[in-house]
Parts: sequence; C-alpha cells; structure tokens
Amino acid sequence: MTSLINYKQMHHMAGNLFAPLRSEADRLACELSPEQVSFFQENGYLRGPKVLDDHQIDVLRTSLEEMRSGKNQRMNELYEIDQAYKDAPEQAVFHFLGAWMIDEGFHDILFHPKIMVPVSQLLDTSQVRMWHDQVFYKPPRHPGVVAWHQDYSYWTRAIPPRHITVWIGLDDSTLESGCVHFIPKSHRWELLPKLSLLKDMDQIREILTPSQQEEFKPTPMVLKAGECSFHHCYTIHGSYGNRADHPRRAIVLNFMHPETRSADGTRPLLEHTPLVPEGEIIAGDHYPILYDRNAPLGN
Ligand SMILES: O=C(O)CCC(=O)C(=O)O
Repeated sequence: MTSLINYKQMHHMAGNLFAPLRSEADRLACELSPEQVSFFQENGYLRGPKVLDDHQIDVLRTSLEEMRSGKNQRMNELYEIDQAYKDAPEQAVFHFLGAWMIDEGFHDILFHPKIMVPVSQLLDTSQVRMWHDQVFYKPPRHPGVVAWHQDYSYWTRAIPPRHITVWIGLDDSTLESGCVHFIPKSHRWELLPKLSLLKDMDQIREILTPSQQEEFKPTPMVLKAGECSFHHCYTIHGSYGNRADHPRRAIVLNFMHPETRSADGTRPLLEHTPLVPEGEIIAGDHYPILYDRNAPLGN
C-alpha cells in the first residue's frame, strides 16, 4: 500500500504547477497598483488579475472532478462537506472545506505568488497565515445559490477580523452562470448575524436597516476562468443559480493576519482539528504561514 502524502505538514509547494518567487522583480510583477489597493479599501472588494493559465486550470479542474466523483479517495479527510449539499445535492451548491489537504494542486495554489503578494498588500502585513480553503461547485443548470452573507459572521472565533478572501474561477463566471455579486462599501457596516449559506438568497434583507436597504446595490463580478477577485471579510456578497450549460466551479482561499487568536478554546475552530486554547495565536499544521515578505528569495 502506498502511503498518502501529508500535505498539511508541507508548508511549501509540493510540486511545480506554480512558479515560486525567484527575485524582487518577480515580486514586483505580482504586486497590485496603489490604485487597486485604494479601490479595495474604499469598496471592500477588488477585481484581481488572471492567476491561472490554461494548463493550471486543466489540472485543478481534473483534481476537482476526481473529488466530486470519489476517484480521490481522501474525501473523508476534509474539514467538512456542507450539510445542505449532503441533504439535497440537486438543490444546494457542492461546497466543502479542506481540499488543500488531499490534493497537490489545491495545496500548492496556497503558495502561489500571484495570490500571496496581493493578499499581503491588502492585509497590510508582511506575513500571511492560512485560515482555510473552500470549493463552491455549481453544476450546469443548477438552482443552488450562495445566500448574501459576510464571511466573518462564520469566523467570530478567530479574532480580530483581519481576514481576506480570494475567489478564483475555474470556469467563466457570468450573470448566467451565477457569478459572485458584491455590495460595495458594505465592509464598513457592522457585523450582521450568521445566516444559512446555501438556502434562502434574500434572508439578509429582513435584518437590514432602511439605509442599508437603500445602499444594497449588488455589483456582479464577471470573470474569465483563471481570473480572481479579493474581498474583505465584512463585505456582503452572494451568488444566484447557474443557468448556463457549463459548470461554475470556484476555489476560494481564506487568509488571516499572522497574529489572529482563538476566541474559543472549547471546540475546534475547524472540524477534526486540535483545539486552540482561548487567547492563543492560531498556529500549527492547519494554519501555516504561507508567505513571508522578508524571507530570502531564490531558494
Ligand atoms: O462562489 C460563490 O458563489 C460564493 C463564494 C463566497 O461566498 C466567497 O468567496 O466567500
């Protein structure tokens, strides 16, 4: 029997799907412009660059289909598969956490400089720590939505809220195929209650104040396969069903400030992981430092 690779203990790229940074010039080529950083600060989201080429898209699509079909036999190692999907896959988006622990490409994308360099700029920190990854898979002509929500409403046990999300498309993402929509400037609103993610799209409307209702102007993020977007952990976003004849698959990566602490030592922050005592920095195999601006290059 061959032994399974323990990706979560590999805090560096395992393969060669993505090129590491070799020089300061490489890093500069990955940086966002000051205008892009200002746009993010002002609006709470940003259209990002193309981060995957056709070959990388193909490899990641193949890996994802292996997870979906069960050909990847490590699905039992994930943190979780959404219960709404397990209950009614014909209604709910295929949503799960933890692909980075069971597949080389999903692991290595975490270290991809085209993602890490912008994230460190937007977090305004020299180091970037892993929080978790997610997959949102909408099959062709599927009604599953991702209801309007703020990411941090699910993450209040990891404090303070200095988290950022990167959404990476494995397919063209359009109005028809159910692209993500953002509510500009909603990152400046207060934290709203946690809502059920995969069910009623508009449940959030019941809890908005009249002025929030007025400012609720969804902006679609139409992207080509391989392109990405960034959003703040308070930015409200959601997506409608897929009316297209092709799937709308996305890898979503969630990162946090390196000194984020646990606010709850009574149960694991992610399912099946060791407890992080209250007040301690969230660290260890599941939460590696993925990028360090000050680490030597070219090794
Ligand atoms: O892929 C989607 O439709 C939703 C993604 C999402 O909720 C996120 O990126 O935080």
